[in-house]
Amino acid sequence: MKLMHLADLHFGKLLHGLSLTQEGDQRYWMEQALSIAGEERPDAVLIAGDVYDRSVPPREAVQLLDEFLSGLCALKIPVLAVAGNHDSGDRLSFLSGPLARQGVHIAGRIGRELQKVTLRDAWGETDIWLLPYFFKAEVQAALGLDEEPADETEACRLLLSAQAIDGTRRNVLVMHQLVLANGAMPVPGGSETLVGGLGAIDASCLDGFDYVALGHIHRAQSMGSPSVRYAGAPLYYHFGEVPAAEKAPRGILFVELLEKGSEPRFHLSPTRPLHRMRNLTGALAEVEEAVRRDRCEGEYLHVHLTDDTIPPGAAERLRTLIEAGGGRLLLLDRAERRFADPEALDQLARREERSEADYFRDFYRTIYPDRPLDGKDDRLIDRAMTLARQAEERESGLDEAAQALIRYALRQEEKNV
Ligand SMILES: [Mn+2]
Repeated sequence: MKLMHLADLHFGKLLHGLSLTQEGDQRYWMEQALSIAGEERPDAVLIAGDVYDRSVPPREAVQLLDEFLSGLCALKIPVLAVAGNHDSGDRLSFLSGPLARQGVHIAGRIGRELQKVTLRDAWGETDIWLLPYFFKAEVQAALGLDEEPADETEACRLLLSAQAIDGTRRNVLVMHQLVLANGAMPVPGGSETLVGGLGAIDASCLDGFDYVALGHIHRAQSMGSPSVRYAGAPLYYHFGEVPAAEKAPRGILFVELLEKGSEPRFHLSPTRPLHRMRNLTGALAEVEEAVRRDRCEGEYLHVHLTDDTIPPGAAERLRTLIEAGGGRLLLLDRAERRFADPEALDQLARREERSEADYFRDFYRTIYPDRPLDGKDDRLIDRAMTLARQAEERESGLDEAAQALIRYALRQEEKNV
């Protein structure tokens, strides 16, 4: 059984305001993935969550997924996908019934019975279990438990033990959770949305599976055992994720399961990024020199300046120089001299004065540059912040606060204020 293990596609991702979908980076990867799938002929493609970058993905991200799934359907390769924490499970699984008949299986939310897809090869049948991203409260609801499970590990154990898993067959689990191996956290790439170790699951509750296809952590790695593995994201979503020197090529992970009880085999089919990402650190003159020397054709650049003072107009000059070399300057920052420079201290203080609502407004403007916020939105944001703070103080679920907010928004909509 040959499986193509993907995760964290994040279609619609913005990199410092630049859409990796609109710029063609994700399409370039998608086209390579389709041609690799055509050459490798896997028995299935697994997508372990974070298909989209956000719950309401932009149009071009939906189109890209449409093309990807259509391409895999044309190759007659089944697709098995679960929702990640960035996806809206309900939206992702729209039309999942009819799609399943075309060989595209999408699990958006957990239920008492997890979706299972059985595939057959020369070694017999393999059951592939689809476990979308979950919170322990959802497991309580799905299983009808009197009490909420103590933690996500317990919730996962209960949910899996409620499934009719036949241990004499090969079993594969596709999931999108934070998994710990012997108590150790995975090494994050840097662009994940993690809240400390919140919601972590101990790998011991995954023992019965022949392979666990994980998503959530953007750096490819195995967790305690070779057969519990994060595929890693197909692209870098953050300059902090870019290694100083590319040691191993990025690529698509293939897993081969032979007879029950044998170790899986792995190989990587390399992919190329449309734009290379590079971090440049140094004084302005050094950076300018490096850009002239190496060129930067087709690169996305992050420049970190170490100068004490930067002459006015330097940023624009640098940007022009980089663009003349065929690159794009996506991020320019400088070493903060917190203690030496009264102006920097001032800026820092101003930043701390900003409220969560201000950060939210910035975020909103990044996502919807053409949709200005109005007074009604402002009231809604303030309401959301108040409810979130109350939920924190009471330690009652944010879910409840979210429900209250939705009721409030609907009332406002009715009154049309
Ligand atoms: Mn992710």
